[in-house]
Amino acid sequence: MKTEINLIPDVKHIVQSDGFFKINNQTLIETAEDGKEIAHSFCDMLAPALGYMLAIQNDSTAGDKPIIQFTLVPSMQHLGNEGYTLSVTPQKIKAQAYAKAGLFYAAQTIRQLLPVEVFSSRAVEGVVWQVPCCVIEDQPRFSWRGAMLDVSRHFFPVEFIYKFIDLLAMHKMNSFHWHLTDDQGWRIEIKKYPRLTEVGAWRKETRSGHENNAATSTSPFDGIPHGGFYSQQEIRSIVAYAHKRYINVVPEIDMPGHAQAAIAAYPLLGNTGKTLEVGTTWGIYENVYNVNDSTIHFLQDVLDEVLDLFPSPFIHVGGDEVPKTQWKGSPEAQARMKEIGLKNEDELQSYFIRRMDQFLTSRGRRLIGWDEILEGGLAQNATVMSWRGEAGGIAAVQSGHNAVMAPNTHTYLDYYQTKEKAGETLAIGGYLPLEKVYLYEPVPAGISADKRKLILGAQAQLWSEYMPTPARVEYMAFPRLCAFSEVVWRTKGQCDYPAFLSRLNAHQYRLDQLKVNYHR
Ligand code: TNX
Repeated sequence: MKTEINLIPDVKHIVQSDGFFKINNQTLIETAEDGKEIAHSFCDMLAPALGYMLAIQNDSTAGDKPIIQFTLVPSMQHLGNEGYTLSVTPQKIKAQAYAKAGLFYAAQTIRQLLPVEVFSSRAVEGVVWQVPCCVIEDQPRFSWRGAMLDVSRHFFPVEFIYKFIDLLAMHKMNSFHWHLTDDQGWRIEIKKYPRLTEVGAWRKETRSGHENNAATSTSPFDGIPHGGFYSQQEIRSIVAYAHKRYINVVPEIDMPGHAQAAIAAYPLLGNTGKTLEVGTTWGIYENVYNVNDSTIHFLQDVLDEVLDLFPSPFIHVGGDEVPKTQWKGSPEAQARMKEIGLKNEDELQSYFIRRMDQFLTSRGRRLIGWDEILEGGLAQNATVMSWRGEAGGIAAVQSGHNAVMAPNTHTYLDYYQTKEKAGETLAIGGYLPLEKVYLYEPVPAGISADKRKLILGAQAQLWSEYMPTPARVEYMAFPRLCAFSEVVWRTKGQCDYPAFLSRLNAHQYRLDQLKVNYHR
């Protein structure tokens, strides 16, 4: 009888055969210089559970000892940077790829082919570390396989960010969108403007319960100060950690809306001159940045420090949910519109985003923003993240721009995961069951064939209004993120929900080993 293989995300092609490759403390890893990095991360990954480090060597002096080979193969370009092949026989595991990312994913697959205990953080006795014999060819469908984490509404300690990145890597996700600023907290240290974190990272309390049923609550605010931020040094370490796991970290500095924490720190950034406090309730605030040159330069100074910390080709500038009330009432904003010849406030927002687009482009980066950046005209080099359904993504690619699909209907992991809601702790609302996530198809119907490739991929969102702790984030993220990892990895049409559920059944034991507080 063959052991069951349960991979998540599932591989493109696999043929299983009889027998096993067994790993013990004599097993050697063989790799040339260019595969060393992956060989090391493979050893590091297995070491806690195995209780020993496998030895790595350059050449084939192994004799008849079993070996695991990691090899870069220039002729495998057809599998792309992230594809790989794996062949497992009782004598040898052979992982081959065109690029290191592919070898990294081969290593992740080997890990999932091992008994689930390999995900333990402590040495496990009495397990036979065996990998079932098979031949695999694998390759992702999309190049943007993302998850977004909102650390503004609730701050999460660095240890959790590391854990989250590990969980993404294990699911072969390659993009971590870090939502670092919002009305309720500014979470990134900016050396030039220390008040952003001295003031902007702390709020005096938080609304408990839903905005709209505050009436039923005897104490609508919890009275507990909340806050925190990531130092530049912590950010550098996190970015490096993610990089080693082939994850790009996309920072988001939200503008011109969702800006109250920054305006609380520097009132001159706002439209009213009033001193504000860092937001303590959820929803959309009217306090947005003004469009004076001094504010645009302030934010570009911020971005300069951001660019220094994040090598990401894409920089997210938000652009979502910007009420135009204050601009309508501001003589300065109105004068500005007249001066540049803009017809309305949508065009003013568009002007603001264009300034950021030019700035980022001049520094060799690419602007990405939520789909509201389409309103009033899309900036020249912008990429759209489509969250209010698919419309924004469709409009973007039809006009030749790139898009990342993040529709709230299928990717908002802050929505409830059961219909009854009964057993579930308070969430923001909505209903997004596991199956709906699993069945999501990121390329909208009706996009002409020549434009489909402009869809870079898709992303799952973890807005944290109702996720006060890491445990809560895990509960909302898993297992839906497991399903989502298949949405962005699998070949189009490779879709079988019952089969996924049965693989997930085994996969949950891996999450158990990793102490993930997933929804059962
Ligand atoms: C909308 S999605 C927002 C967020 C909220 C989220 C809650 C987006 C670009 N803006 O500010 O947290 O809904 O689901």
